[in-house]
Amino acid sequence: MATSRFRSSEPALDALYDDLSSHYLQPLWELRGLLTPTPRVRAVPYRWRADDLTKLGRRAGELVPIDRGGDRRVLAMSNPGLDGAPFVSSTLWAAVQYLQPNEAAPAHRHTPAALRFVLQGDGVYTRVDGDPITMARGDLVLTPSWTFHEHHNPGDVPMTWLDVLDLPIVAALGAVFFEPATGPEVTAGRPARSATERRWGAGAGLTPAEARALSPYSPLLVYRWTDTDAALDALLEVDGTPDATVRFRDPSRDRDIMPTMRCEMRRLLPGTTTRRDRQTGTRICAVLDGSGTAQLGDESFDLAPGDVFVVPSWCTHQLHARTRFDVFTTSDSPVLEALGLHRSEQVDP
Ligand code: 1HN
Repeated sequence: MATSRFRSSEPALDALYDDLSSHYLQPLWELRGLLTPTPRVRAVPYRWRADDLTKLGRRAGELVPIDRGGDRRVLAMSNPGLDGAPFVSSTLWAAVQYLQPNEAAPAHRHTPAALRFVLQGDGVYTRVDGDPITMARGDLVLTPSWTFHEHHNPGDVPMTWLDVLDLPIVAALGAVFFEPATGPEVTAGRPARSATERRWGAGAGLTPAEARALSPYSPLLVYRWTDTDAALDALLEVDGTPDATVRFRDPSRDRDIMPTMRCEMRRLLPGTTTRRDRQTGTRICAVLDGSGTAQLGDESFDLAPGDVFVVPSWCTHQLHARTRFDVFTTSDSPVLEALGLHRSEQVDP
């Protein structure tokens, strides 16, 4: 057993390389590509079509019981540039999860944080640390690091949502912990509104006086599509622009919803083409409504509702809206910002 063995035509140096290798040492002067002028990123831009995700999710639903494989029926988006790893980029996990009527995904918790963005259907509720949160199309639901979570579908239609986790980051840091819930399963009915919404979801800048989140994540665990939709319409109208973005924030402090992930929703009016930009870190985008195209690096992807695409770090990104176009984006920007590594710029074609 040895590490990479370097070669030299000088016998003494070659002998050194041989010994270095058997001692698990490598000479920096022979190593290439460690410090590149700009990021060298293995993940490539890619788009998963809604149609495929739905059909394959349904087939998995027919063939695979929910209790096989982690108690979750999840199809991980595997970036074509990552040699078969089940990751959408080197830092984020993205997947579609499919839950049929009368199915439940039992409670567990893990240190990787997750968010759910609902692409299709309603009727599911997710219990986060005991609090039942209903989920409908366009809603954003958080299950932050180390919170217990379970999904229930008491309704009569299957539901599909996008799961994004910071799993590759947490794994790279050697900090993955997991545990299933013990004790009796909670089956109590769901109230109309979760406690998290009643306490923190008043909107319009109203929060409990003096209260601040004690946790490193937002105490508001669900952001409703009706609010997001109204905020986007108002922004477009007031600013008189064809392109508006809202950011999902922790209502108790000036920060993103979770320490590792930022979420935004963008609305473009028909015919709008955005400026071309790029930034460090991964962006995962899901089309909620409308159609258009994404130009990612040299590739152009046609987009329809429910499509999911990944914009790798430093890859140029430009959207064009054919119809009114609503795009959800989540990124690892808070991590890059915390480390002083965030860079973004407009790129002229
Ligand atoms: C997980 O717990 C869920 O609870 C979904 O819905 C996807 C991917 C990797 C690890 C844990 C869930 C997951 C996951």
